Amino acid sequence: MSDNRSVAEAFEELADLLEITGANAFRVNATRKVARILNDYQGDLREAAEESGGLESIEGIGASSADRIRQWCASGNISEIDKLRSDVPEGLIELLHISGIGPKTVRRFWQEAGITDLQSLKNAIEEGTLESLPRMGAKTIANIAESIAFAEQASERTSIGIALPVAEELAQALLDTGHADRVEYAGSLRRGCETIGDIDLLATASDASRLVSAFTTLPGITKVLAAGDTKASIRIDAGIQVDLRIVSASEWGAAMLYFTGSKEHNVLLRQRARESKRRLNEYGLFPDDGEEASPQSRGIEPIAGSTEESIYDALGLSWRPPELREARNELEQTPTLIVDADVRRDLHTHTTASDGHLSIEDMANEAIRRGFDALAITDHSRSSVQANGLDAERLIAHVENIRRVDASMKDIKLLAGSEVDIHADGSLDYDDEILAMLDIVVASPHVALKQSPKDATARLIAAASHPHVHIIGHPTGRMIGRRPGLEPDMAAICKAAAAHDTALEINANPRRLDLCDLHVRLAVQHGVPIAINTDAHDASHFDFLRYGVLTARRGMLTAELCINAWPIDRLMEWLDR
Ligand code: DGT
Ligand code: CA
Ligand code: CA
Ligand code: ZN
Repeated sequence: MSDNRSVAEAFEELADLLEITGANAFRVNATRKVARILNDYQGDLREAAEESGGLESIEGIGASSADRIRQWCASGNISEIDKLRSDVPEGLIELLHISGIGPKTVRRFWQEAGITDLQSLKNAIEEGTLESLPRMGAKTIANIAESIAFAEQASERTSIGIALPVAEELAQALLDTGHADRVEYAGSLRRGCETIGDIDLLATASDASRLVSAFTTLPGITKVLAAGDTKASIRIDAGIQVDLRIVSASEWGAAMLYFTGSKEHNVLLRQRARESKRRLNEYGLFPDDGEEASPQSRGIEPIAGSTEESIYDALGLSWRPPELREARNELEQTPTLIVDADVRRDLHTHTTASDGHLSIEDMANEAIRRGFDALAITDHSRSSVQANGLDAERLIAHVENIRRVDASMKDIKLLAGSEVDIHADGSLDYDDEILAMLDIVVASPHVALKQSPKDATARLIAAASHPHVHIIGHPTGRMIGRRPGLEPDMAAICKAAAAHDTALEINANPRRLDLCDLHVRLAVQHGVPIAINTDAHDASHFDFLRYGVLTARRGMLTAELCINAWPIDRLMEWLDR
């Protein structure tokens, strides 16, 4: 399946390049259409490419597209792309990653203002040359400048969606060398932060220097930044810095505590230790004899240190989950936080009916494989044209399909739903009669994400108060590091949601994590029901769940307030009200 995706991406790139180089609109659109068809194609493209006429028999694939696909299958390349790439300055392509800049705009920058990369775009904005272009308003330019600034300040940190799998692989790779007894990640990653500055690994090893050499010679390293007796830093090809520290087993808990942080949580714990005449550092919890020099250097035995629990315990505290260690109020209060296993279902997913990659059946089977008891199919509504949103007629047919598939599957309950657009004014994209026939309605903002906080608040309150809406999906519409999204008065939204018993979603896609942790906290304080959904467009996207749960835990969510964790009967009653 992933081959299909890669070919589709190649056709997307081809369409971008054609558009940037000024090919006619018909060709550009036709190429994009092929990309979409390939993306949605359920069969094996490689197999189809080997059969004579196999590709041509796919609806919408003509002879020239078939040739390009065969070329890709044979060589991993499409020669036309290589040729176009050499016609276009390299730095131009990367402008496409900036929110609000499409290939048409990139072409104009290039042709009309001589812009070839990010730096020359920034210069042109600063010098005012962009403003002299026809049909280029001050507002558009200001928006572009804002997007660049936003992307730049965010780009130094890495998404947890990238860092967490990388850290797990590295930890496993170190264990596989046979030179480590124990390896775990600490730092902001262990606290479940949405972005991380660097990965902090902690290890125990009988021979620390052998582990350091193994670490600094792992495959995929681009630079060894430092290598000492018990610690080392590397940069890996994902561009992430990784610090490794090797500690003794008797210090493990103290080191984990220290390097998990946050710094501010550590300060609170050290204060607490001092209040009872003790000293806490990365080597252990020691009696404080008033001497300046570190206790471990003077051979003083620690009171605790081998486990985190023993240290918290000696401080008169129960163990605190890393996600809460942010010096918010974790020393006063620790509820039993939700865990991955509490989540029994996903209530926001897409199929090929809109912009998803799998059929209803395939999504249902994947959900069964993951042990879910129910799955809501919520494809896009008509206004989401770029996501192939369904008009009322297609939705009605889709609902029938979902119910038919549901009737044929006994291991899972399929809910027929929709992810309905919330218009800028708070109205919804389908009439009430249409919404009334659905099992579940997720209402989400997708456009007008730069409206004023006042308008955004009114918009989301209207949606949360709508009698047919069950869940507000990704309430702010932010994309981490790309766009800030809506900035509503979240307390006011929470009040409306609580009053109407409408759930707010934690969208678990690591690029979104929307609600963010602080918004979850606010919602929990208001007693708002919370949904944790992956917004899956493909089988692998169900893996996002863990990021949603980490964010939920940072927001102090308990299973009791999470509709995905309720017994199914309770959920069905709640949906039916
Ligand atoms: P990051 O990497 O920026 O996402 O955030 P962290 O929290 O992982 O920070 P990092 O990698 O600089 O350090 C890891 C942990 O080590 C940090 O959470 C707490 C601890 N730590 C580092 N430097 C200090 C310090 O100067 N004082 C204290 N108390 N703790 C520190
Ligand atoms: Ca770190
Ligand atoms: Ca670090
Ligand atoms: Zn969605």
